[in-house]
Amino acid sequence: MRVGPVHTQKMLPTLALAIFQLQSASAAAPSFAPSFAPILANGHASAQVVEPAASPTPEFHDGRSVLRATVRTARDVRTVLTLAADVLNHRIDVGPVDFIVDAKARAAFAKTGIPHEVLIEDLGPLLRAEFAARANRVEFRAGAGAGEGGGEGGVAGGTYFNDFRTLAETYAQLDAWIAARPDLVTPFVIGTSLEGRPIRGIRISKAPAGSPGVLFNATQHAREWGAQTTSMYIADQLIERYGTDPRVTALLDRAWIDVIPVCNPDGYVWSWTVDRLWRKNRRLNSDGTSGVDLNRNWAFQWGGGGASTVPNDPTYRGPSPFSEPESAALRDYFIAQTNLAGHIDFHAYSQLILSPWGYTTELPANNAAFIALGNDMKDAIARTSGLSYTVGPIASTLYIASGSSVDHAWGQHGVPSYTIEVRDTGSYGFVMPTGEIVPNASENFAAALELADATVDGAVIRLPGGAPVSVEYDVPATITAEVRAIRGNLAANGVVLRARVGSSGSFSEIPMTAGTPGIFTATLPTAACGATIEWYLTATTTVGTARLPEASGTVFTTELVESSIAFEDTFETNLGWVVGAAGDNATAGLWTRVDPIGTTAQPENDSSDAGVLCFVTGQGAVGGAAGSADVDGGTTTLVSPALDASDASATISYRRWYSNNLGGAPNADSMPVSISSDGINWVLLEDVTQNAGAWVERSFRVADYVTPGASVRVRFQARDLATGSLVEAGVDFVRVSSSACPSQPGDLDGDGDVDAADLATLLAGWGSAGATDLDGDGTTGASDLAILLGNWG
Ligand code: 0X9
Ligand code: ZN
Repeated sequence: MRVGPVHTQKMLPTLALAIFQLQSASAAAPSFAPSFAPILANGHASAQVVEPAASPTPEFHDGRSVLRATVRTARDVRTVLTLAADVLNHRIDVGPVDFIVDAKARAAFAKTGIPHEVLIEDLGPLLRAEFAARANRVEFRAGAGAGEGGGEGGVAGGTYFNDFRTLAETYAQLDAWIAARPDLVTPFVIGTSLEGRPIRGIRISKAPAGSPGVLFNATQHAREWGAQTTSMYIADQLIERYGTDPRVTALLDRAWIDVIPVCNPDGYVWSWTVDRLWRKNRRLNSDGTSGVDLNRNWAFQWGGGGASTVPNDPTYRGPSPFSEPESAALRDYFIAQTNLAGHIDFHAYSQLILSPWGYTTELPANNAAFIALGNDMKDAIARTSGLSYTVGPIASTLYIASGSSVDHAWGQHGVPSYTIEVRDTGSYGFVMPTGEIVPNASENFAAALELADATVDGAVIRLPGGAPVSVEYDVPATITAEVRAIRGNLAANGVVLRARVGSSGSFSEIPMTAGTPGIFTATLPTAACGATIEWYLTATTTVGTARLPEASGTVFTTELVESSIAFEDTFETNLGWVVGAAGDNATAGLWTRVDPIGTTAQPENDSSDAGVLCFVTGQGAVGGAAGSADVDGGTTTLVSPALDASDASATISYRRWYSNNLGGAPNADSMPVSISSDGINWVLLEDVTQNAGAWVERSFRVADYVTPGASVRVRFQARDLATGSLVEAGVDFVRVSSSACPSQPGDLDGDGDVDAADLATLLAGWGSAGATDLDGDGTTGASDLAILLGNWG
């Protein structure tokens, strides 16, 4: 905060204390030995929390406002940075940025002509209310299985995650886990804060000594409470699920997971007791102001761009690398953990998954692997909650920031490392409603598992198109996977599809072929109509073997079917699609059924179905600019006619085009696609993001989302919500199909009877797998002939 005199005065009561603690901290023996035996003598870390001697007057930021500006140029960005007391959200390159100003800076900003709105007129009343709401809270009594019962709380009990927790409550919860599960949970302390508070963590593991492991830490920035609850929830769920959830069990049997929920305990306590919006640690700086930004204080590329030299600034880098005991404690942790395989540093807010580098817009050599794993985490989040997080390297997604944890982890130690900025995107910001704690944490728990599995085994495996639920039984189906080493290297021929017909017997190994770098393909075996293929993928690296699905023993199942098409729409005539729905507010680029005129954002041709027409969001002009016919101002909705999807096996498929990577705020929007059985209640099928410039076909089994029925509808919502993003979408070739196999096993040509033609087909397939392998035992032989003859006629 930039308000000099007022602030300096407020610092005074703690001055003597801070100096005292500075001395005692440097005199005390470090509690963290390089060999990493940081467990307190009695094996239990008793939280000795030093509370400030005098309670300082709370800071409510009275008279300060929160503005949301639309920055358009680097000059606008500089103006915001100069006038802002504190920047609150991200993407400050271009597009919207939220920041705090005092009255004087607000007046100065108004004169700049930069478009903006006032989000909060006066922070004072809001922060006073927030403070008052917490004043009467009853201290949470930690307990493992403490009897609160049920709910989402796992072993922390049913109510732990109903609210944010103080440092003391958080540490008490660690103690409860340690006491309840000494076989699984081990405490450690990585160091001591300036004011003498232990920086505690727990290790959750059943793995043998020498196994690799992963670190999840949070709250380098004091006010980011939603990050803190995320890290605690990850610990909670790992402990709770060990022994029942096969994926978690397998993970903890081969790796350790460390969780350090509060890396900045002094700042965290300050954010609870004095200033809810406090970010830095509680260093008393040489000029009398307070705080060093711990996430600008790491040594790797310390002192570069995006870190301030001004002590009062929110991003003050400190006088020297690792000048702060809190960041130095993490440095020592990274030095000691020679088997550290992966890392997430949780922050808030903006819903971003950020990879190195932060100090430069240049990309790390393995950027493709970072993005692949980032997309994997993003997909896991979307599957959990439907929310869309944005993936990218820090400096080009967010802003340049040097001296941060992620760069140090990767640059200094070669540990794949991410910053995840959790919910939300600015409605509540740092003051997350308590009802969001569990939804936010559980989506990030899903992301954490993706990171852990991939980094422990060395590779990320993704199926960009998903695993097909069914394929035509007589056409070999291609499986396309993205596989990249995130640690170590992929072994030669190391990517393998393992498949079997039916649910018993051994899996045959089908090596996957490398095509475009990182993309591997193989075909599933064929078998009789109605058979089920079970399959999974493995990728062997120099550090382990990754698997998809992750939990050993689990498989994808793909049914071999003969589809019958109940509905097919190539959009050459209008079969009853409706443009527009209640709440639509797009001012341009509404859905229209045309032969598209392409731009760099919009397709020139419909998908490769019959005819030339499809739905797109606004018809372009020949030679038109990319942004001339895109969606503007809000949402435009396209709803299908009632589709007969009453068959239990009904599948709906469509081809969609989506482009949002151009314009002033690339990738800021998304297109939800939803399904409904009554036209009233909608369920998300997918939230399309970043599929720039291609027709992509997706198919979904209706029964997985809504009850199959005669009036199922599908809905596409193209929208331009983020200022300056350029959104174009298209829809084509919508089909509803259901599966039907010939009722007579042996009716290989599906003509309704079993006759000489079928016999000839079977004999031609003698000895091989495929459609003639009627019993699915992997070969066509006497048993299949017997089935065919048994159905003769
Ligand atoms: O600025 C930060 O430190 C992080 N954002 S926050 O709003 N939580 O303060 C982003 C850190 C991203 N990591 C790097 N810049 N390396
Ligand atoms: Zn942060």
